Amino acid sequence: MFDYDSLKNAMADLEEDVVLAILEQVMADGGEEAPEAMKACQEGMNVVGERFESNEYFVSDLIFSGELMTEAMDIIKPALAAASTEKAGKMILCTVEGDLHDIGKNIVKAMLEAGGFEVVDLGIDVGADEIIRRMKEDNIQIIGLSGVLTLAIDSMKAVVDALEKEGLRDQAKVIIGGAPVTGKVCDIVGADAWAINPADTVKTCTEWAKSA
Ligand code: B12
Repeated sequence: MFDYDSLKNAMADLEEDVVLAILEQVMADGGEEAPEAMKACQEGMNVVGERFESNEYFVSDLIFSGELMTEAMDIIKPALAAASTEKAGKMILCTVEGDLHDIGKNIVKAMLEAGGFEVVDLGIDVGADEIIRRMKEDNIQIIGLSGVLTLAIDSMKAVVDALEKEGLRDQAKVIIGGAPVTGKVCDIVGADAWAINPADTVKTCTEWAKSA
């Protein structure tokens, strides 16, 4: 049993050696605690964000925290989702316009791929036009939008509005995620679903793909 608070605090304090050692141990123990370990890392990242807001940390610390989180997730990703041999479908995933954060998106992508999805990853800072162009080109019916900045909510809404304007809204299911996303935000954006947990994301998208 790993120590949840030690991992969260080590991530918050940007103690790379401690974070990586705890995660290596989680994997050596069979990886069953990987989802809890991811949660602890994410909570540590929230503390990093708070320290940045209170000027205790600088942009360089944010950058380092991003690198550390990516390194940390690379260790436990194999244990987070059981690889599926079944093909689930194809979907678009991206970070919305104005937002450059992609660590969460990349974790969700890895989970979706492990769940059998072919993910068309459009990257970061992606606007509605590009999403709709690829949706039409590849005949895609599921769109995943990621964003952690408050302004990402407006960008997500712009995507749903553009789908409506183009008469395509009933041809695509939209799932949104990222730190500011809640049920209320989902209603404001007009998305079909939202998730924080990558496992829930895979579950929802798989249900959609099956009923398409
Ligand atoms: C690391 C980090 C950075 C790194 C990002 C590196 C990278 N490659 O992504 C760098 C240094 C580049 C960065 C830059 C900036 N950042 Co920053 N950053 C963070 C930090 C500390 C962690 C984000 C993170 O990776 N979390 C870990 C991941 C795993 O969590 P997640 O993204 O939420 O993803 C999970 C779920 O949400 C979900 N999910 C994610 N995507 C999706 C998609 C779908 C479809 C679904 C269903 C689910 C889902 O699954 C994931 C796994 O569980 C946050 C603090 C925080 N609390 O989030 C600030 C934070 C987001 N940043 C902030 C700010 C202000 C900035 C800058 C403006 C700083 C500056 N002055 O330059 C710039 C903005 C650049 C831009 N235009 O985007 C603010 C945002 C404030 C706001 N409310 O808008 C925050 C909240 C910090 C703070 N408290 O002030 N940042």
